[in-house]
Amino acid sequence: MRKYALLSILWASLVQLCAFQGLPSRVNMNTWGFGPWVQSSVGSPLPTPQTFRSTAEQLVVDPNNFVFNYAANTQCEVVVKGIERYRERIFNPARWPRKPAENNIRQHPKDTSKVAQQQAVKVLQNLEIIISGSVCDTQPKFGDDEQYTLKINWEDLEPGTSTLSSPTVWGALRGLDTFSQLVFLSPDDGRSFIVNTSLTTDFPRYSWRGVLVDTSRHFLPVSLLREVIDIMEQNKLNVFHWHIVDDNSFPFESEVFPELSNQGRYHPGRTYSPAQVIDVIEHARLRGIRVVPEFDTPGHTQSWGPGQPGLLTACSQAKLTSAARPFLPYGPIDPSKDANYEFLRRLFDEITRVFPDEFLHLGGDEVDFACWASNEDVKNYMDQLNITGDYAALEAHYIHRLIDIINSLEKKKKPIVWQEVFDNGVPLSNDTVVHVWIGDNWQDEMAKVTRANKKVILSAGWYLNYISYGLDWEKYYLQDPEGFQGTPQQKALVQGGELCMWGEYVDYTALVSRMFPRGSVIAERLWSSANVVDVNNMAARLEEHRCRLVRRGHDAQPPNGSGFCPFVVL
Ligand code: CP6
Repeated sequence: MRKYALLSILWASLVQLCAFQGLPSRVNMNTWGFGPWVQSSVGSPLPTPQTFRSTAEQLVVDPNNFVFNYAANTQCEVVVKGIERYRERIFNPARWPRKPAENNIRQHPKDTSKVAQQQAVKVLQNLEIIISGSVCDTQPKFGDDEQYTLKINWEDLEPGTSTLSSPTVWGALRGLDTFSQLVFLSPDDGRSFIVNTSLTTDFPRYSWRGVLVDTSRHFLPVSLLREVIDIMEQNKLNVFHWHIVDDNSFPFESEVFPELSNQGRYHPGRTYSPAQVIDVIEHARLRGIRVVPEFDTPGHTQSWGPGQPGLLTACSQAKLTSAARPFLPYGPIDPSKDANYEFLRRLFDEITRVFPDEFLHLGGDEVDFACWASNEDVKNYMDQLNITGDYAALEAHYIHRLIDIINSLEKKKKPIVWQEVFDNGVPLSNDTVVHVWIGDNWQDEMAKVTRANKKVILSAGWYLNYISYGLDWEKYYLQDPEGFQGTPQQKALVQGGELCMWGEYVDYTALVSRMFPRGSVIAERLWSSANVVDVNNMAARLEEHRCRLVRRGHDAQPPNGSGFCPFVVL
């Protein structure tokens, strides 16, 4: 008997050790579960705010009586609709079965139900939302002020009240998101919503916090794009980078060149109509998310070939030397033909009218030179330009002409280009953003680009399309976009980054789970202070964040190897 008693004491201490490992000390512990899994951390937001103080004091939030006070003279649409969304996300009656099924809750043997005892005492009655700026902003822009202050039952407030103040509607959305994460369903009774007394002052480290979605390799339905945007909002991500053309298919319906998608789509119906494109942009706008389209020329445009005869370089089979693509009939856009620049002018004139953002991604990556090298017209053109044999110079020439075209259009845009464009020496204005994507030595590339005084964003190292067995989010989390050799002036040119979901091996069946919650750690790297790097703390918050997304209806995958989501009835 004694042997067993000793064993059970040992076991109990091991359990304690595991369960309590890695929790931020200010967080009230969950009381379910004893397993070796990462204990999730309720009431501790992700991304981590710039400053966050909370006390042990807890208040109950009653869904039927809680009020969002937003009594501004002009009720900004962005805020009004944001309140509706977040009320649903917080209290979500359909998906939070507030009578937990027995097998979903495992009471801790030492549960003392402290929260239940406090219930009668303190109630949080409202959240008052205050926008200090004078006008209702309607269109999110690069560099918007997203700061906010969130006080819940904090010192100078009337007891039982809370305030969210921000200079802008965009900051108010970010603050609503934090508020929604601070309210949690009591692990003790599974019935009451609880919030701790707290003070949050917050703002993003970077203005550019993006997600690249590839709708060319596989078509993604608009409903999925909307869901990705919804989840982005819940991670404070704010740039939807829409990689819309590639070799494989062209789903964008151009009104000026309808044959591009008529001939370049996979199948009738696998396209985005003008109304659907507007719908995606509008869905993002209301969430403070910019849509930045990428029309990736000259190297990723095979799908335009059938709809625009003469556009692509005809490869001469006899002279093709590339072992990789020996029989390809066509290559990149033919840069030797003036007609092709006129085509680009008309197409981009349409694109710049459809997409309101001030930035436009021009691509410019991975140009295969073998086909250009096989074509007589291209060769003659290069002779004329005095760049015989220098294909990087030819690509630079093409992009230079494209940027001149963009600058001549009525709707002005700032270009974003993949790093090769910079590497090839294209003259770029200081407004241009260089997008670093090549994994080897991205640090050197960041140093080089910023030494040339160019703005830069990082995607190398953040390819969530890569999957492998085991825990991989730590490496995404610990990569810092300023982790390169450079002066403070150079570091100041880093605008942020984007996680990428290249679409070759993913479509609507798996995209959400592949992107989240792993993408959430990158969201924190881009929002939170650079010194927020505690992986144990992240593990606990990520576990909770994942379950929060699941409870809100999104199929986010488990990040930590084991565990379960409380209050989710299967
Ligand atoms: N598609 C396009 C891709 C990639 C790029 N451009 C890519 C390839 C390899 C890696 C990451 C991205 N799939 N159009 C490069 C920007 Cl590792």
